[in-house]
Amino acid sequence: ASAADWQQRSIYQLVTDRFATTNGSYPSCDTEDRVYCGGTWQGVIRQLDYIQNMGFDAIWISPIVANLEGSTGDGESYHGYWTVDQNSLNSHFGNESDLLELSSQLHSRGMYLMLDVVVNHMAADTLPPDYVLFAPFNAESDFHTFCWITNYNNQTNVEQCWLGDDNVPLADCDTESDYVIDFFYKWIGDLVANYSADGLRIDTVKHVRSDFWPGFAEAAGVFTIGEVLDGDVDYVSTYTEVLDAVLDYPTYYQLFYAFESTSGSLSNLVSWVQQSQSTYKNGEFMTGSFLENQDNPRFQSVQTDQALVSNAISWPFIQDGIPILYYGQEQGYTGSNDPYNREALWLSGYVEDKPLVKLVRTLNAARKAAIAASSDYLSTVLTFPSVTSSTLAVYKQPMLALLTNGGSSSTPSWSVSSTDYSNGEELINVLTCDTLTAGSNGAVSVTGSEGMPQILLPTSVFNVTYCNELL
Ligand code: ABC
Ligand code: CA
Repeated sequence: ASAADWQQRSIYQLVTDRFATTNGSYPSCDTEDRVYCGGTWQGVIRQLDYIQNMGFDAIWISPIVANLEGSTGDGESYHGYWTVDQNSLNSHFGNESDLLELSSQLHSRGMYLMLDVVVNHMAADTLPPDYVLFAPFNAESDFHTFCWITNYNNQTNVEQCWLGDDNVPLADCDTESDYVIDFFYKWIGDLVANYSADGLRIDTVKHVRSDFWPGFAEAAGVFTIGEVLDGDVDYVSTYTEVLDAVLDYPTYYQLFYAFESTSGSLSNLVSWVQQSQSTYKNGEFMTGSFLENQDNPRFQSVQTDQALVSNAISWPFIQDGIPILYYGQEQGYTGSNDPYNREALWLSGYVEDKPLVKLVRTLNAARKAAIAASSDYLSTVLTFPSVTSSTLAVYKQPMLALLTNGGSSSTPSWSVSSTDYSNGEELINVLTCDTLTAGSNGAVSVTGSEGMPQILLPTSVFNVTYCNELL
């Protein structure tokens, strides 16, 4: 699928080992142990209804290839990022036919499959690595000369030295070598074709020279979104030239800071978004927007006020890019840094009758309704018609989202003096199904309650009956 196809989608990111088991059992899983807990591709198939019922139409799963076996000082390779054999599958997650079945089951539901791929490195449990254990790169000469990354301000150091640590050094592939380049370009085309993948999440993008990526993306032939783990807009911006999209890390940090406390800065969030809109190749449209992922503390590990949580969760669904929700967020998981943010989802029982699960379902439905109602929605740039120290209006016709970081003991109010709504047009807050009316010039003035956000759409786009069904 193309970038334009993905722009309409909403992605559920899951850690394969932690999402669901083949037989539906609920084995114990202590994140601190850093061991395989038993999640599989068959397990994902078993729980596709759960994902689809929330309105997601794409999933991003953990890397699929064979990883380092056994225990290391950093635990086991349950996350899938420690490749040892590019040409085999990770048998902990299932076999070839299981993965093919997952792909076809997704497609028969009209959903997309996003694979996570790592080309920057391969993983060892000794230093120096025993290179013969790797496939196909089984010689020291296929890798950059060993050095740890020590200086993130030196791009050569970032690209050619190694990630990892003494327990698990990540041998840095020589992505300047023709042999390595040719292998990876062919490999990615085959991988996409074999599993009918619709898109790729590419790991460690800033650790490989930029001009490696266009050829790789072309060989893949599907949508590519890169992980450039950096909070700096100008730095991340350069990678928007070489891949379809980037994970929106700069905005992620500002989103987190804005809502993690009642003194967070909403104007910084606005300013980072505006910088990205004007700096990235396709503005913010070709970004993946997220509040949580496998590398960062969950939001509720620092803030559990449900009003702040609801505001923060809403953001990815109302901005210019592609929403991504990290599994477990909808169940209110509170894990902090890696490895604590990789809880087994089965321990939640996949309960759907929960406030955050319903919130996510409504947010997906609201975004879909806005896209369906306006052919310009996906090319209209978000604006911020009102910003105060504790309230923020985020507007993109036909959606007006009113956010606040005042917290659950606050009574927020928003006043937007003009929009494209017509005078007297009836609007609905999709989170409560309460209605209100736009004034002259489409003005909207509203008082909220208990610090909750309001997501407004015309009732002609999202009617009261539909709203009540989702509640
Ligand atoms: C394991 C243990 C950890 C232990 C670690 C040393 O080893 O589990 O407890 O602390 C995989 C596994 C991890 C595992 C690692 C290493 O491998 O999932 O559990 O950690 O063995 C990607 C994936 C990630 C994956 C890998 C490796 C890469 O998303 O899940 O990890 O394939 C760097 C990379 C980034 C990478 C991330 C983990 O490390 O760039 O691609 N993620 C700065 C740097 C970043 C750096 C980040 C974290 O620190 O600039 O490049 O990310 O080390 C902002 C700044 C940023 C700054 C952040 C922290 O603050 O703007 O620049 O990031 O304000
Ligand atoms: Ca590298």
